Amino acid sequence: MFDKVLIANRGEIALRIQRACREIGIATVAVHSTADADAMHVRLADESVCIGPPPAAESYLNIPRLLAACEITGADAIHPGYGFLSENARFAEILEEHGITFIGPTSEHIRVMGDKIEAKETAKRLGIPVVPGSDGAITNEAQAQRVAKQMGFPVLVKAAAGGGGRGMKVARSAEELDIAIKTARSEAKAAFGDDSVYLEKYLSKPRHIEIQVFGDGKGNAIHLGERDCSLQRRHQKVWEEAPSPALNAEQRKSIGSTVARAMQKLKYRGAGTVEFLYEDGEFFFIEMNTRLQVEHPVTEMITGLDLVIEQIRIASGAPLSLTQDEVTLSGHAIECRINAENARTFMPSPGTITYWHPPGGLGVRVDSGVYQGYRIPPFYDSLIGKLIVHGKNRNECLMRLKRCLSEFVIDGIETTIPLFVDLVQQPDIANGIYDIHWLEKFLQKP
Ligand code: MV4
Repeated sequence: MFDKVLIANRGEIALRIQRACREIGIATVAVHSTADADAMHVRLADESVCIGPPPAAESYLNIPRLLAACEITGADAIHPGYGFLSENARFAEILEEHGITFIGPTSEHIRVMGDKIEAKETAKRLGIPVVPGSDGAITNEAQAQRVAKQMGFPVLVKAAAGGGGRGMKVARSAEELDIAIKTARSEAKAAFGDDSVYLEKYLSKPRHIEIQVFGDGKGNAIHLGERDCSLQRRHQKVWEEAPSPALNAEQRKSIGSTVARAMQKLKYRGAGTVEFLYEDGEFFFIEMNTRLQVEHPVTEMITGLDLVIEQIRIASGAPLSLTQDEVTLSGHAIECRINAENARTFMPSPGTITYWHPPGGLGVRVDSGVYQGYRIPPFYDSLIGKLIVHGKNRNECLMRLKRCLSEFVIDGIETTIPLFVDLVQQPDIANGIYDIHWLEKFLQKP
Protein backbone atom coordinates (compact mmCIF):
# COMPACT_ATOMS: atom_id res chain seq x y z
CA MET A 1 0.00 0.00 0.00
CA PHE A 2 1.08 3.60 -0.60
CA ASP A 3 2.58 5.69 2.21
CA LYS A 4 1.64 9.05 0.74
CA VAL A 5 -0.83 10.13 -1.94
CA LEU A 6 -0.77 13.48 -3.72
CA ILE A 7 -4.25 14.75 -4.60
CA ALA A 8 -4.10 16.62 -7.90
CA ASN A 9 -7.43 18.39 -7.51
CA ARG A 10 -9.34 20.92 -5.43
CA GLY A 11 -12.73 21.51 -3.79
CA GLU A 12 -15.07 18.83 -2.54
CA ILE A 13 -13.40 16.00 -4.43
CA ALA A 14 -9.95 16.78 -2.98
CA LEU A 15 -11.49 16.51 0.49
CA ARG A 16 -13.38 13.34 -0.47
CA ILE A 17 -10.13 11.66 -1.56
CA GLN A 18 -8.33 12.89 1.53
CA ARG A 19 -10.96 11.28 3.76
CA ALA A 20 -10.50 7.94 2.02
CA CYS A 21 -6.72 8.14 2.42
CA ARG A 22 -6.98 9.00 6.12
CA GLU A 23 -9.29 6.07 6.80
CA ILE A 24 -6.79 3.59 5.42
CA GLY A 25 -3.75 5.23 7.00
CA ILE A 26 -2.23 6.97 3.98
CA ALA A 27 -0.66 10.43 4.38
CA THR A 28 -2.00 13.13 2.04
CA VAL A 29 -0.44 15.94 0.07
CA ALA A 30 -2.67 18.78 -1.08
CA VAL A 31 -1.55 20.90 -4.00
CA HIS A 32 -3.16 24.26 -4.58
CA SER A 33 -3.07 27.46 -6.57
CA THR A 34 -2.57 30.81 -4.82
CA ALA A 35 -6.37 31.31 -5.09
CA ASP A 36 -6.94 28.16 -2.98
CA ALA A 37 -4.56 28.84 -0.09
CA ASP A 38 -7.56 29.04 2.30
CA ALA A 39 -9.36 25.97 0.94
CA MET A 40 -10.44 23.22 3.33
CA HIS A 41 -8.56 20.51 1.43
CA VAL A 42 -5.34 22.47 2.02
CA ARG A 43 -6.04 23.04 5.71
CA LEU A 44 -6.84 19.40 6.43
CA ALA A 45 -4.06 17.75 4.40
CA ASP A 46 -0.97 16.40 6.12
CA GLU A 47 1.17 18.52 3.81
CA SER A 48 0.47 21.09 1.14
CA VAL A 49 2.37 22.58 -1.77
CA CYS A 50 1.47 25.77 -3.64
CA ILE A 51 1.91 24.93 -7.32
CA GLY A 52 1.13 28.20 -9.06
CA PRO A 53 -1.19 31.10 -9.85
CA PRO A 54 -5.01 30.80 -10.18
CA PRO A 55 -5.31 29.77 -13.86
CA ALA A 56 -5.60 25.96 -13.95
CA ALA A 57 -3.13 25.76 -16.86
CA GLU A 58 -0.46 27.15 -14.54
CA SER A 59 -1.44 25.09 -11.47
CA TYR A 60 -3.82 22.08 -11.42
CA LEU A 61 -3.05 21.23 -15.06
CA ASN A 62 0.69 21.86 -14.88
CA ILE A 63 2.39 18.46 -15.04
CA PRO A 64 5.99 19.57 -14.28
CA ARG A 65 4.80 21.36 -11.14
CA LEU A 66 2.85 18.32 -9.96
CA LEU A 67 5.94 16.14 -10.51
CA ALA A 68 8.01 18.63 -8.51
CA ALA A 69 5.44 18.49 -5.68
CA CYS A 70 5.71 14.68 -5.72
CA GLU A 71 9.48 14.86 -5.55
CA ILE A 72 9.52 17.41 -2.71
CA THR A 73 7.03 15.45 -0.60
CA GLY A 74 7.98 11.91 -1.57
CA ALA A 75 4.43 11.00 -2.59
CA ASP A 76 4.26 7.58 -4.26
CA ALA A 77 0.91 7.94 -6.01
CA ILE A 78 -1.37 10.64 -7.45
CA HIS A 79 -5.15 10.63 -7.33
CA PRO A 80 -6.39 12.93 -10.10
CA GLY A 81 -10.05 13.21 -8.97
CA TYR A 82 -12.37 14.27 -11.84
CA GLY A 83 -11.80 16.94 -14.48
CA PHE A 84 -8.31 18.50 -14.71
CA LEU A 85 -5.78 15.71 -15.58
CA SER A 86 -8.01 12.76 -14.70
CA GLU A 87 -8.50 11.65 -18.31
CA ASN A 88 -5.20 12.83 -19.72
CA ALA A 89 -3.47 9.73 -21.13
CA ARG A 90 -0.16 11.57 -21.47
CA PHE A 91 -0.23 12.46 -17.74
CA ALA A 92 -0.87 8.82 -16.76
CA GLU A 93 1.99 7.78 -19.06
CA ILE A 94 4.42 10.35 -17.62
CA LEU A 95 3.64 9.13 -14.10
CA GLU A 96 4.18 5.53 -15.23
CA GLU A 97 7.61 6.64 -16.57
CA HIS A 98 8.49 8.36 -13.29
CA GLY A 99 7.57 5.42 -11.09
CA ILE A 100 4.64 7.29 -9.55
CA THR A 101 1.37 5.36 -9.49
CA PHE A 102 -1.53 6.99 -11.30
CA ILE A 103 -4.65 6.03 -9.35
CA GLY A 104 -6.72 5.15 -12.38
CA PRO A 105 -6.69 3.01 -15.53
CA THR A 106 -3.72 2.44 -17.85
CA SER A 107 -2.79 5.32 -20.16
CA GLU A 108 -3.76 3.07 -23.07
CA HIS A 109 -7.33 2.55 -21.81
CA ILE A 110 -7.66 6.30 -21.21
CA ARG A 111 -6.46 6.99 -24.75
CA VAL A 112 -8.79 4.46 -26.39
CA MET A 113 -11.86 5.77 -24.55
CA GLY A 114 -10.86 9.41 -25.19
CA ASP A 115 -11.40 8.88 -28.92
CA LYS A 116 -15.17 8.44 -29.29
CA ILE A 117 -14.89 6.47 -32.53
CA GLU A 118 -12.32 4.07 -31.07
CA ALA A 119 -14.34 3.82 -27.85
CA LYS A 120 -17.45 2.87 -29.80
CA GLU A 121 -15.60 0.31 -31.93
CA THR A 122 -14.11 -1.16 -28.76
CA ALA A 123 -17.50 -1.31 -27.03
CA LYS A 124 -19.03 -3.02 -30.05
CA ARG A 125 -16.20 -5.58 -30.23
CA LEU A 126 -16.72 -6.31 -26.51
CA GLY A 127 -20.43 -7.03 -26.98
CA ILE A 128 -21.84 -3.75 -25.67
CA PRO A 129 -24.84 -2.46 -27.68
CA VAL A 130 -24.02 0.78 -29.54
CA VAL A 131 -26.09 3.39 -31.40
CA PRO A 132 -26.44 2.48 -35.09
CA GLY A 133 -24.17 4.73 -37.14
CA SER A 134 -21.33 5.17 -39.60
CA ASP A 135 -18.96 2.58 -38.06
CA GLY A 136 -16.01 4.94 -37.97
CA ALA A 137 -15.21 8.40 -39.28
CA ILE A 138 -17.02 9.95 -42.23
CA THR A 139 -14.62 10.09 -45.16
CA ASN A 140 -16.80 11.81 -47.76
CA GLU A 141 -20.23 13.33 -48.18
CA ALA A 142 -21.58 10.61 -50.47
CA GLN A 143 -20.73 7.95 -47.86
CA ALA A 144 -22.45 10.02 -45.14
CA GLN A 145 -25.57 10.37 -47.31
CA ARG A 146 -25.67 6.61 -47.93
CA VAL A 147 -25.30 5.76 -44.21
CA ALA A 148 -27.92 8.36 -43.20
CA LYS A 149 -30.38 7.18 -45.83
CA GLN A 150 -29.95 3.60 -44.67
CA MET A 151 -30.66 4.35 -40.98
CA GLY A 152 -33.17 7.11 -41.67
CA PHE A 153 -33.30 10.73 -40.52
CA PRO A 154 -32.82 12.45 -38.15
CA VAL A 155 -29.13 11.68 -37.68
CA LEU A 156 -26.53 13.19 -35.40
CA VAL A 157 -23.06 14.28 -36.50
CA LYS A 158 -20.59 13.86 -33.63
CA ALA A 159 -16.93 14.83 -33.20
CA ALA A 160 -14.52 11.92 -32.59
CA ALA A 161 -12.62 14.05 -30.09
CA GLY A 162 -15.85 15.37 -28.59
CA GLY A 163 -17.72 14.65 -25.43
CA GLY A 164 -19.83 16.88 -23.28
CA GLY A 165 -21.96 17.66 -26.31
CA ARG A 166 -19.41 19.84 -28.12
CA GLY A 167 -19.21 19.51 -31.90
CA MET A 168 -22.63 17.80 -32.20
CA LYS A 169 -25.09 18.65 -34.99
CA VAL A 170 -28.53 17.19 -35.80
CA ALA A 171 -29.47 16.71 -39.46
CA ARG A 172 -33.21 16.18 -40.03
CA SER A 173 -33.00 15.60 -43.78
CA ALA A 174 -30.56 14.82 -46.60
CA GLU A 175 -30.52 18.55 -47.42
CA GLU A 176 -29.34 19.39 -43.90
CA LEU A 177 -26.64 16.71 -43.70
CA ASP A 178 -23.80 18.32 -45.72
CA ILE A 179 -24.03 21.56 -43.77
CA ALA A 180 -24.28 19.69 -40.44
CA ILE A 181 -21.06 17.82 -41.25
CA LYS A 182 -19.30 21.04 -42.28
CA THR A 183 -20.38 22.84 -39.09
CA ALA A 184 -19.51 19.91 -36.81
CA ARG A 185 -16.10 19.58 -38.48
CA SER A 186 -15.18 23.23 -38.07
CA GLU A 187 -16.41 23.30 -34.45
CA ALA A 188 -14.45 20.13 -33.69
CA LYS A 189 -11.34 21.50 -35.38
CA ALA A 190 -11.55 24.71 -33.34
CA ALA A 191 -12.33 22.99 -30.02
CA PHE A 192 -10.14 19.86 -30.20
CA GLY A 193 -7.76 20.35 -33.15
CA ASP A 194 -9.26 17.24 -34.76
CA ASP A 195 -12.00 17.47 -37.38
CA SER A 196 -12.94 13.76 -37.56
CA VAL A 197 -16.69 13.26 -37.26
CA TYR A 198 -19.02 10.27 -37.34
CA LEU A 199 -22.73 9.68 -37.78
CA GLU A 200 -25.31 8.20 -35.45
CA LYS A 201 -29.02 7.65 -35.55
CA TYR A 202 -30.52 10.49 -33.48
CA LEU A 203 -32.45 9.30 -30.44
CA SER A 204 -35.10 11.90 -29.74
CA LYS A 205 -36.13 11.28 -26.11
CA PRO A 206 -33.63 9.04 -24.36
CA ARG A 207 -32.60 8.86 -20.73
CA HIS A 208 -28.93 9.04 -19.77
CA ILE A 209 -28.14 5.92 -17.77
CA GLU A 210 -24.60 5.00 -16.78
CA ILE A 211 -23.14 1.82 -15.30
CA GLN A 212 -20.45 2.00 -12.61
CA VAL A 213 -17.70 -0.57 -13.07
CA PHE A 214 -14.52 -1.67 -11.33
CA GLY A 215 -11.78 -3.86 -12.73
CA ASP A 216 -8.54 -5.20 -11.25
CA GLY A 217 -6.57 -4.98 -14.52
CA LYS A 218 -6.17 -8.76 -14.58
CA GLY A 219 -9.49 -9.76 -16.09
CA ASN A 220 -11.76 -9.53 -13.07
CA ALA A 221 -14.47 -6.88 -13.21
CA ILE A 222 -17.79 -6.12 -11.56
CA HIS A 223 -20.60 -3.60 -11.97
CA LEU A 224 -22.28 -1.61 -9.20
CA GLY A 225 -25.57 -0.93 -10.91
CA GLU A 226 -26.58 2.24 -12.71
CA ARG A 227 -27.15 5.93 -12.13
CA ASP A 228 -29.78 7.94 -13.96
CA CYS A 229 -28.26 11.29 -14.95
CA SER A 230 -30.92 12.49 -17.37
CA LEU A 231 -31.55 15.76 -15.54
CA GLN A 232 -28.97 17.99 -17.16
CA ARG A 233 -28.64 21.55 -18.38
CA ARG A 234 -26.21 22.33 -21.21
CA HIS A 235 -24.51 18.97 -20.64
CA GLN A 236 -23.98 19.72 -16.96
CA LYS A 237 -25.62 17.17 -14.70
CA VAL A 238 -27.85 18.72 -12.09
CA TRP A 239 -29.49 15.75 -10.33
CA GLU A 240 -28.42 12.11 -10.33
CA GLU A 241 -30.10 9.10 -8.81
CA ALA A 242 -29.68 5.38 -8.30
CA PRO A 243 -31.32 3.12 -9.16
CA SER A 244 -32.89 4.55 -12.33
CA PRO A 245 -36.68 4.91 -11.99
CA ALA A 246 -36.90 3.54 -15.54
CA LEU A 247 -35.33 0.11 -15.01
CA ASN A 248 -36.48 -3.11 -13.40
CA ALA A 249 -34.20 -5.65 -11.69
CA GLU A 250 -34.02 -7.85 -14.77
CA GLN A 251 -32.93 -5.01 -17.11
CA ARG A 252 -30.38 -3.87 -14.52
CA LYS A 253 -28.87 -7.33 -14.24
CA SER A 254 -28.80 -7.79 -18.00
CA ILE A 255 -27.03 -4.51 -18.92
CA GLY A 256 -24.82 -4.74 -15.81
CA SER A 257 -23.58 -8.23 -16.72
CA THR A 258 -22.98 -7.22 -20.33
CA VAL A 259 -20.83 -4.30 -19.22
CA ALA A 260 -18.96 -6.27 -16.52
CA ARG A 261 -18.16 -9.02 -19.04
CA ALA A 262 -16.86 -6.40 -21.49
CA MET A 263 -14.60 -4.91 -18.79
CA GLN A 264 -13.27 -8.39 -18.01
CA LYS A 265 -12.32 -8.91 -21.67
CA LEU A 266 -10.71 -5.45 -21.77
CA LYS A 267 -8.76 -6.17 -18.53
CA TYR A 268 -9.92 -2.77 -17.36
CA ARG A 269 -8.30 -1.44 -14.18
CA GLY A 270 -9.89 0.83 -11.60
CA ALA A 271 -13.16 2.74 -11.62
CA GLY A 272 -15.02 3.43 -14.84
CA THR A 273 -18.41 4.54 -16.04
CA VAL A 274 -20.02 3.23 -19.19
CA GLU A 275 -22.59 5.73 -20.46
CA PHE A 276 -25.72 4.76 -22.34
CA LEU A 277 -28.70 6.40 -23.90
CA TYR A 278 -31.79 4.40 -22.98
CA GLU A 279 -34.91 4.63 -25.12
CA ASP A 280 -37.92 2.31 -25.53
CA GLY A 281 -36.36 -0.42 -23.40
CA GLU A 282 -33.04 -0.47 -25.31
CA PHE A 283 -29.53 0.58 -24.28
CA PHE A 284 -27.10 2.30 -26.64
CA PHE A 285 -23.47 2.92 -25.63
CA ILE A 286 -22.29 6.49 -26.17
CA GLU A 287 -19.06 6.97 -24.17
CA MET A 288 -16.92 5.60 -21.38
CA ASN A 289 -15.46 7.76 -18.62
CA THR A 290 -12.21 6.38 -17.25
CA ARG A 291 -12.34 8.20 -13.91
CA LEU A 292 -14.22 8.66 -10.67
CA GLN A 293 -17.34 10.74 -11.33
CA VAL A 294 -18.90 13.64 -9.47
CA GLU A 295 -22.02 11.53 -8.85
CA HIS A 296 -20.19 8.48 -7.43
CA PRO A 297 -21.80 9.02 -3.96
CA VAL A 298 -25.24 7.82 -5.10
CA THR A 299 -23.64 4.48 -5.92
CA GLU A 300 -21.85 4.50 -2.57
CA MET A 301 -25.13 5.14 -0.77
CA ILE A 302 -26.92 2.16 -2.33
CA THR A 303 -23.96 -0.25 -2.19
CA GLY A 304 -22.36 0.77 1.11
CA LEU A 305 -18.96 0.71 -0.63
CA ASP A 306 -16.31 3.42 -0.56
CA LEU A 307 -15.41 3.81 -4.23
CA VAL A 308 -12.33 5.94 -3.57
CA ILE A 309 -10.86 3.39 -1.15
CA GLU A 310 -11.58 0.72 -3.77
CA GLN A 311 -9.71 2.80 -6.40
CA ILE A 312 -6.69 3.21 -4.11
CA ARG A 313 -6.58 -0.47 -3.19
CA ILE A 314 -6.75 -1.56 -6.83
CA ALA A 315 -4.03 0.94 -7.82
CA SER A 316 -1.78 -0.57 -5.14
CA GLY A 317 -2.21 -4.00 -6.73
CA ALA A 318 -4.90 -5.45 -4.45
CA PRO A 319 -7.73 -7.56 -5.89
CA LEU A 320 -11.33 -6.32 -6.01
CA SER A 321 -12.68 -6.26 -2.45
CA LEU A 322 -15.83 -8.16 -3.44
CA THR A 323 -17.31 -10.42 -6.09
CA GLN A 324 -20.39 -9.63 -8.18
CA ASP A 325 -22.49 -11.88 -5.95
CA GLU A 326 -21.44 -9.87 -2.92
CA VAL A 327 -22.69 -6.59 -4.41
CA THR A 328 -26.04 -5.65 -2.91
CA LEU A 329 -28.06 -2.66 -4.05
CA SER A 330 -30.29 -1.35 -1.32
CA GLY A 331 -32.75 1.53 -1.23
CA HIS A 332 -32.56 4.70 -3.28
CA ALA A 333 -30.20 7.68 -3.42
CA ILE A 334 -30.44 11.13 -5.01
CA GLU A 335 -27.69 13.71 -5.43
CA CYS A 336 -28.30 17.42 -5.97
CA ARG A 337 -25.38 19.47 -7.23
CA ILE A 338 -25.15 22.71 -5.27
CA ASN A 339 -23.53 25.34 -7.48
CA ALA A 340 -22.63 28.91 -6.60
CA GLU A 341 -24.98 30.16 -9.31
CA ASN A 342 -28.31 31.89 -9.67
CA ALA A 343 -30.95 29.13 -9.69
CA ARG A 344 -32.78 30.54 -12.75
CA THR A 345 -30.08 32.16 -14.90
CA PHE A 346 -27.18 29.94 -13.76
CA MET A 347 -24.96 33.03 -13.65
CA PRO A 348 -21.94 32.24 -11.43
CA SER A 349 -22.10 33.81 -7.99
CA PRO A 350 -18.64 33.72 -6.39
CA GLY A 351 -18.13 35.54 -3.08
CA THR A 352 -17.99 34.98 0.65
CA ILE A 353 -20.22 32.45 2.40
CA THR A 354 -21.47 34.43 5.39
CA TYR A 355 -23.59 31.62 6.84
CA TRP A 356 -23.39 27.86 6.25
CA HIS A 357 -25.83 25.45 7.81
CA PRO A 358 -25.90 22.04 6.09
CA PRO A 359 -28.68 19.53 6.75
CA GLY A 360 -28.04 16.33 8.68
CA GLY A 361 -29.71 13.26 10.08
CA LEU A 362 -30.23 9.68 8.97
CA GLY A 363 -29.40 8.96 5.33
CA VAL A 364 -27.99 12.43 4.67
CA ARG A 365 -24.57 13.25 3.27
CA VAL A 366 -23.11 16.60 2.29
CA ASP A 367 -19.83 16.50 0.35
CA SER A 368 -18.37 19.98 0.23
CA GLY A 369 -15.09 21.81 0.60
CA VAL A 370 -16.57 25.11 1.77
CA TYR A 371 -17.17 26.57 5.23
CA GLN A 372 -18.66 29.66 6.84
CA GLY A 373 -16.42 32.63 6.07
CA TYR A 374 -14.91 30.93 3.00
CA ARG A 375 -14.52 33.08 -0.09
CA ILE A 376 -15.33 31.19 -3.31
CA PRO A 377 -12.74 32.20 -5.91
CA PRO A 378 -14.05 33.09 -9.38
CA PHE A 379 -11.55 31.00 -11.33
CA TYR A 380 -12.99 27.51 -11.20
CA ASP A 381 -16.10 25.36 -11.62
CA SER A 382 -19.06 26.64 -9.59
CA LEU A 383 -19.79 23.30 -7.83
CA ILE A 384 -19.51 24.03 -4.10
CA GLY A 385 -21.10 20.93 -2.70
CA LYS A 386 -23.35 17.94 -3.20
CA LEU A 387 -26.34 16.96 -1.13
CA ILE A 388 -26.82 13.21 -1.24
CA VAL A 389 -29.82 11.59 0.39
CA HIS A 390 -30.59 7.93 0.87
CA GLY A 391 -33.92 6.28 1.69
CA LYS A 392 -35.25 2.74 1.79
CA ASN A 393 -37.18 3.48 -1.39
CA ARG A 394 -37.52 6.39 -3.83
CA ASN A 395 -40.47 7.88 -2.00
CA GLU A 396 -38.68 7.99 1.34
CA CYS A 397 -35.63 9.41 -0.41
CA LEU A 398 -37.70 12.23 -1.95
CA MET A 399 -39.37 13.07 1.38
CA ARG A 400 -35.98 13.20 3.06
CA LEU A 401 -34.58 15.34 0.24
CA LYS A 402 -37.42 17.88 0.65
CA ARG A 403 -36.70 18.09 4.38
CA CYS A 404 -32.96 18.56 3.74
CA LEU A 405 -33.52 21.29 1.18
CA SER A 406 -35.66 23.20 3.68
CA GLU A 407 -32.92 22.83 6.30
CA PHE A 408 -29.97 23.90 4.11
CA VAL A 409 -28.98 27.55 4.62
CA ILE A 410 -26.22 29.17 2.56
CA ASP A 411 -25.96 32.97 2.83
CA GLY A 412 -23.73 35.49 1.09
CA ILE A 413 -23.90 33.91 -2.37
CA GLU A 414 -26.59 32.58 -4.69
CA THR A 415 -26.92 28.81 -5.04
CA THR A 416 -28.92 26.28 -7.04
CA ILE A 417 -30.83 25.11 -3.92
CA PRO A 418 -34.04 26.98 -4.95
CA LEU A 419 -34.03 25.02 -8.23
CA PHE A 420 -34.14 21.74 -6.29
CA VAL A 421 -36.92 23.05 -4.02
CA ASP A 422 -38.84 23.65 -7.24
CA LEU A 423 -37.91 20.32 -8.83
CA VAL A 424 -39.01 18.09 -5.93
CA GLN A 425 -42.49 19.58 -6.24
CA GLN A 426 -42.90 18.60 -9.89
CA PRO A 427 -45.15 15.57 -10.53
CA ASP A 428 -42.84 14.27 -13.31
CA ILE A 429 -39.92 14.28 -10.88
CA ALA A 430 -41.98 12.67 -8.13
CA ASN A 431 -43.00 9.97 -10.61
CA GLY A 432 -39.53 9.56 -12.12
CA ILE A 433 -40.81 10.43 -15.58
CA TYR A 434 -38.16 12.49 -17.32
CA ASP A 435 -35.70 12.28 -20.23
CA ILE A 436 -32.55 14.23 -21.17
CA HIS A 437 -34.63 17.17 -22.44
CA TRP A 438 -37.00 17.45 -19.46
CA LEU A 439 -34.95 19.98 -17.45
CA GLU A 440 -34.26 22.38 -20.31
CA LYS A 441 -37.96 22.36 -21.21
CA PHE A 442 -38.89 22.95 -17.56
CA LEU A 443 -36.48 25.89 -17.35
CA GLN A 444 -37.98 27.47 -20.47
CA LYS A 445 -41.40 27.67 -18.85
CA PRO A 446 -42.18 31.12 -17.41
C1 MV4 B 1 -26.86 11.49 -28.56
C2 MV4 B 1 -28.18 12.00 -28.42
C3 MV4 B 1 -29.15 11.49 -29.23
N1 MV4 B 1 -28.86 10.53 -30.13
N2 MV4 B 1 -26.62 10.53 -29.46
C4 MV4 B 1 -24.73 14.59 -25.64
C5 MV4 B 1 -23.39 14.56 -25.04
C6 MV4 B 1 -22.75 13.30 -25.43
N3 MV4 B 1 -22.21 12.68 -24.27
C7 MV4 B 1 -23.81 12.49 -26.07
N4 MV4 B 1 -24.96 13.32 -26.21
C8 MV4 B 1 -26.06 12.91 -26.89
N5 MV4 B 1 -25.86 11.93 -27.80
C9 MV4 B 1 -27.61 10.07 -30.23
N6 MV4 B 1 -27.33 9.13 -31.13
C10 MV4 B 1 -28.40 13.00 -27.45
C11 MV4 B 1 -27.34 13.46 -26.69
C12 MV4 B 1 -27.67 14.47 -25.71
C13 MV4 B 1 -27.58 14.20 -24.34
C14 MV4 B 1 -27.09 13.00 -23.85
C15 MV4 B 1 -26.99 12.76 -22.51
C16 MV4 B 1 -27.42 13.70 -21.61
C17 MV4 B 1 -27.90 14.92 -22.05
C18 MV4 B 1 -27.98 15.17 -23.41
C19 MV4 B 1 -28.49 16.39 -23.85
C20 MV4 B 1 -28.58 16.64 -25.19
C21 MV4 B 1 -28.16 15.69 -26.11
